[in-house]
Amino acid sequence: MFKRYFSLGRKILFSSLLLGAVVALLAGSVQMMIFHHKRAQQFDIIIHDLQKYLDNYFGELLNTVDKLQPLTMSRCSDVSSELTSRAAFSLNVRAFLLVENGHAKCSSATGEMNVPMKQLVPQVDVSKALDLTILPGTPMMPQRPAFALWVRSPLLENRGVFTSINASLMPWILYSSRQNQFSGIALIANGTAISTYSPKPQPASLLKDTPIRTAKINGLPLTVNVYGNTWASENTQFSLLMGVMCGLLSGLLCYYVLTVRLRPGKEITSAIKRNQFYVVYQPVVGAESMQIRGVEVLMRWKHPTAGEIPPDAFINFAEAQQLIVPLTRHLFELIAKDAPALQNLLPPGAKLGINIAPAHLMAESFKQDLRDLSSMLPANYFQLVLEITERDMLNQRQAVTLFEWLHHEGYEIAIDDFGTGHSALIYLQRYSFDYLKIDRGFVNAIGTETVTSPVLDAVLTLARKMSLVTVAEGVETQEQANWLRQHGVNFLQGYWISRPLTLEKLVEAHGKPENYFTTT
Ligand code: G
Ligand code: G
Ligand code: MN
Repeated sequence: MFKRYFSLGRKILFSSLLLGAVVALLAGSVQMMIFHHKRAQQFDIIIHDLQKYLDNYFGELLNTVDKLQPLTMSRCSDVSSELTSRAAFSLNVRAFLLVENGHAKCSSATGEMNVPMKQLVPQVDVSKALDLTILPGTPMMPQRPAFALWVRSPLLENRGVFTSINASLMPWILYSSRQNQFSGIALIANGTAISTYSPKPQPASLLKDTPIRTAKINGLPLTVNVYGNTWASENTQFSLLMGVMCGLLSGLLCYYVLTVRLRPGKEITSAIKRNQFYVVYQPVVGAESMQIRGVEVLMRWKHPTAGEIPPDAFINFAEAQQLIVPLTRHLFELIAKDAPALQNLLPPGAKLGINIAPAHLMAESFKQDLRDLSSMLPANYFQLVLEITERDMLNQRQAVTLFEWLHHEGYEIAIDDFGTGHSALIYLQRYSFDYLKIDRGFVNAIGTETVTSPVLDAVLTLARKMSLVTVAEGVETQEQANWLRQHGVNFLQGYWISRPLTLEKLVEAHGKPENYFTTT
């Protein structure tokens, strides 16, 4: 029993740890997945917003440039004021240049001019219909990077509009400052990149890691890249913490539920509260008269799911759990409740045999518990007989004084299951018993193994010499009863006389002539 109890404890601990670990893993990874999904969504939104912003911006700019194309056919002096005002109203535009035959002829900033484009912006190829590149600076703002956009006139191949645009990342930096989910942005045109990683344009190949999202801008060789980590360390930390917390909580909960709710020890306590224990009474009759002289009280447990649990199992368990004292006290209460009814059935002086567990016998509360029982029973009616097994008497000195006390208080003592333990004969000499209950193993043997039962014979002779009153347990046949009678056994108990009965059944059986035991 003890072994089972401890291995159960270990099992509970193991299950709780396992559950805790599994829940921790599950909760942690679910949290991670949620974060990951959220992040992916945020990146999608960011790149989508950026693309929309840039599409709009460059779309408008291309629109303006288209409107400027006809001006390339006019003289600079005629159109320079319009050029200037267009530049002023175009966000971020530094200058518009009207180009003819590869020469810049008119500038929104400086008016009339005649400078070859190759000299002004060698990076731009005016033979293309459209070209976009990133410059480290323009003649007027050499330190400020700019986009250089060339759009050839759709009508006249030798003319076109060139524009330089502030490429400072201000709008995107502002944008990014609101979003701490990503670490950088880069705009790439013609293999040159301008990014939040460097104040100057640099070759796109120098950008360190691969972008987490990328998008192309409508109608232009321009790409926008967003950089960031799929995993944020604070998210990982949070997920870990979450996992650990959930795991700890569920592990503890599991441990609590398993220990407090499911441990059989607790079951005994709760079974007491829920009234699942009840008692049955097995009549003990005088061997000659066959009249009832007393009953042995036997406890039963009707478990709601496990059904009837035999006392051998739960008594041992209650002992191992240190619950035998409350259990026996409960038994005493049950007996006390039945006492008035028993009084009607049994003659005065009838014996109530109560099994006492060794652990209870040695408990401090034992004497007081017995006194409590006596005080709950009708005064001077029943004779209480404490049924004690041989193994209870290992502590000799304590047992001797206890037995003296019991006798002094008017209790009788029966040695139960006599013959099943060892050194039984020594005990007979050492202690003063009132009854000797012969184990049903001996009674069973009557008439089966040998015609005479030498051991039982010897025990009975000894008992007679020591003037001990004998009770035979487990009498199942007439033959056994006859043999026991002939050998001077005083009382009989067993299925042949009556099975253990509930109080109701005992009342029912009372007084019926076909029953062997009657009170009259
Ligand atoms: O008939 P039954 O199966 O009840 O008996 C099985 C064993 O349980 C017997 O050895 C009997 O002594 C023991 N037993 C039955 N009821 C009690 C009880 O109330 N207290 C103790 N300590 N043992 C009991
Ligand atoms: O306390 P003790 O160990 O004596 O408990 C008596 C036990 O013997 C109980 O379990 C009871 O149900 C059982 N019992 C009583 N009479 C008989 C009987 O005639 N035959 C058998 N096999 N068991 C019996
Ligand atoms: Mn008994």
